[in-house]
Amino acid sequence: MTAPGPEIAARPSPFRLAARGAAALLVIDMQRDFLEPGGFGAALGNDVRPLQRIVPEVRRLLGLFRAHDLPIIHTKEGHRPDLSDCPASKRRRGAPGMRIGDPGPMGRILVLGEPGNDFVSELAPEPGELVVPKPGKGAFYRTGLDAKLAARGISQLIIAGVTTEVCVQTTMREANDRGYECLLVEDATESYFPEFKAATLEMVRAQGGIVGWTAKVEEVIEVF
Ligand code: C5J
Repeated sequence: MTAPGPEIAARPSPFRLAARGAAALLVIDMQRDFLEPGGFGAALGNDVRPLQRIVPEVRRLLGLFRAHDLPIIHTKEGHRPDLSDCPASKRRRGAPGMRIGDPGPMGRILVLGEPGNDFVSELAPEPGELVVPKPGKGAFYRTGLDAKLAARGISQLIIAGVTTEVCVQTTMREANDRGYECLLVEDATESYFPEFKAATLEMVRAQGGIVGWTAKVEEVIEVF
């Protein structure tokens, strides 16, 4: 059996890395649709600029995992062009003409394959990294992600991405219920609402880490 790895100085307690390769970096939805003007996030009335601030931090994590040849997964929220995987209740969000599937400056909003649905260029996946398109907020909903992680022997997730209280938190809760140990990287996740980000960080690590752990990028980097 391979020996467990070192401990990240996380909150509410140290996070011990399992055997080499068992911890994957899971980057949630770092897409133009959420980070750039003209995408889904902006169509819902959000100022997208705060999300752009974490791009360098997510890049540092990608660089770390790539340098050590460790598993990386990128999720991408989007719908099929015929919207058959988009519930009517979701499609009704936002102003008419600026809803999922409507044309925007970066192509059809939140539709797979459109320019706006792609990853921001700085964080584009590299060959060998797993890309998981997802129709919902949680990365485990209708994606087969659980089986893909199991096939790779992954039991821990180091999580980054957007938005903290929507797709990131939903995914973290789904993962926690499925037995994965999850660490959310505080300065590599962001929300359109600073108070929602702060509350999410508090609630995941409350009660002895009821949903998981949190740590800063630097604290993750220093144990590798
Ligand atoms: C949202 C996401 N906020 N990736 N998606 O609709 O958090």
